[in-house]
Amino acid sequence: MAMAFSLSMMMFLFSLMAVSPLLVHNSNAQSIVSGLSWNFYNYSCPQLVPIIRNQLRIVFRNDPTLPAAVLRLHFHDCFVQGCDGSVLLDGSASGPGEKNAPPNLTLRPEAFAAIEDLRRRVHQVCGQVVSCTDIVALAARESVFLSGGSIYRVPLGRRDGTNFATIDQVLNDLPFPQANVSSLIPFFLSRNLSITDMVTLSGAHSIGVSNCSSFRERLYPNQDFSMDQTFATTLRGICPTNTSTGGTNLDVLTPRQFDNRYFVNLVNRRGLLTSDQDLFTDARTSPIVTTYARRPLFFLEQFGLAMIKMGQINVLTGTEGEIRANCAARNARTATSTMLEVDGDEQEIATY
Ligand code: HEM
Ligand SMILES: *[C@@H]1O[C@H](CO)[C@@H](O)[C@H](O)[C@H]1NC(C)=O
Ligand SMILES: *[C@@H]1O[C@H](CO)[C@@H](O)[C@H](O)[C@H]1NC(C)=O
Ligand SMILES: *[C@@H]1O[C@H](CO)[C@@H](O)[C@H](O)[C@H]1NC(C)=O
Ligand SMILES: *[C@@H]1O[C@H](CO)[C@@H](O)[C@H](O)[C@H]1NC(C)=O
Ligand SMILES: *[C@@H]1O[C@H](CO)[C@@H](O)[C@H](O)[C@H]1NC(C)=O
Ligand SMILES: CC(=O)N[C@H]1CO[C@H](CO)[C@@H](O)[C@@H]1O
Repeated sequence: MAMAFSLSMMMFLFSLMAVSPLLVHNSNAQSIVSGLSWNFYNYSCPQLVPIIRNQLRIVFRNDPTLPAAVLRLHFHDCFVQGCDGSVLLDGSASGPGEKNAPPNLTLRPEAFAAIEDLRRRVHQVCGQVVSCTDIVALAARESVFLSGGSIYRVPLGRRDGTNFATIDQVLNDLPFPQANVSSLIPFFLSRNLSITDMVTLSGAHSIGVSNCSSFRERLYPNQDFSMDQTFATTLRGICPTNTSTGGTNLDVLTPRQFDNRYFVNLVNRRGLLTSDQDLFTDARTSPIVTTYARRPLFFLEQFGLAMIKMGQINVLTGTEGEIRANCAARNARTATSTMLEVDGDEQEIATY
């Protein structure tokens, strides 16, 4: 009893400490898709946010590179079939899961482990009421916040999908690092994200790392003309050949701090990926890059708003999907749930 009290007291104190200098308010309520809400777990799991934040503080202290990996997981989840947690599914007899598709080869196992650990803690306290995809969305927000970014609000109530994306679908749905702005735009517009959102969200590359294989075309056989010479020399040291296996930080200035320096790099022609640097090269996006390079707080605020949008792509709500008992596997018998005709109305009888 005393234990439980001091624990909830501690969580309360943590939630007070969470008051950030930059709180993103989204007064535009109509931007939430129906079925999601700001208070979805108010009654069913009031401890949700403190559980996730407290645990991630500990996890990130042990591995300061992990916030980036968790943030990227949310991006991949939302861009492939919508934010439905399908990125978390392991391959099964029915075919390989998204985790086995090539673009996911560089998603980090530690990020998946951190999400499943959070799910276990949350379900332990609240029961099986919170979806894995909501946990990913909240963990991504904490990754941004705990790395120095803004604390935007996360609409909740997403349900977990029961379908794997095919490898082809994953390949088609994720933009590739060699893409220029013209090639990138359709990936965003088709998800109701604007060109400005695209630039804003690319600011996620303010934290994290990339393997040489994602930018080697910029060095070999010919150096990308848009790259700063000193930066190119440094990168050749890190990736001495076009088959080098190493990697480096996406933001050369402040690699683990979530800030606007990514955009400062772009202005200085020190963006790592083609998809980064072309945002400054292309006249449609360069004014946005320049604005963010000059206005750090404006970027942090806009990033929060863009994440609220990205987090709502094709979500499952209400009775769609399920609440997974294990983030890596769909629930045992949902796939065989029966459709019954009752008084002419179709009703789904969940069999779990
Ligand atoms: C604009 C299109 C985008 C492209 C082409 C792209 C591509 C990439 C690539 C190639 C990497 C490095 C992977 C590797 O080689 O290990 C990476 C890392 C990363 N991406 Fe993106 N990305 C894009 C947008 C986004 C968005 C919208 C977010 C989140 C909102 C995001 C978050 C991240 C993070 C945090 C990392 C670092 C991961 C880590 O350190 O483990 N990216 N991205
Ligand atoms: C949910 O909790 C928040 C924070 O305690 C509070 O501001 C909000 O009014 C609550 N919403 C509902 C529907 O109870
Ligand atoms: C952008 O990339 C596409 C596909 O690789 C290419 O066809 C196009 O010419 C490129 N556009 C510019 C402006 O470089
Ligand atoms: C984009 O918006 C349109 C119109 O509101 C909507 O019908 C469509 O489902 C949305 N697409 C996505 C991927 O959210
Ligand atoms: C690396 O460069 C060599 C020689 O230019 C080329 O034959 C090879 O295909 C390249 N490999 C990769 C992975 O780009
Ligand atoms: C990718 O880069 C990371 C960090 O730079 C490194 O630890 C990892 O071994 C690299 N993976 C491959 C396949 O090169
Ligand atoms: C084929 C392959 O290596 N798939 C990996 C994709 O990413 C997950 C998580 O990092 C790994 O567990 C898979 O082995």
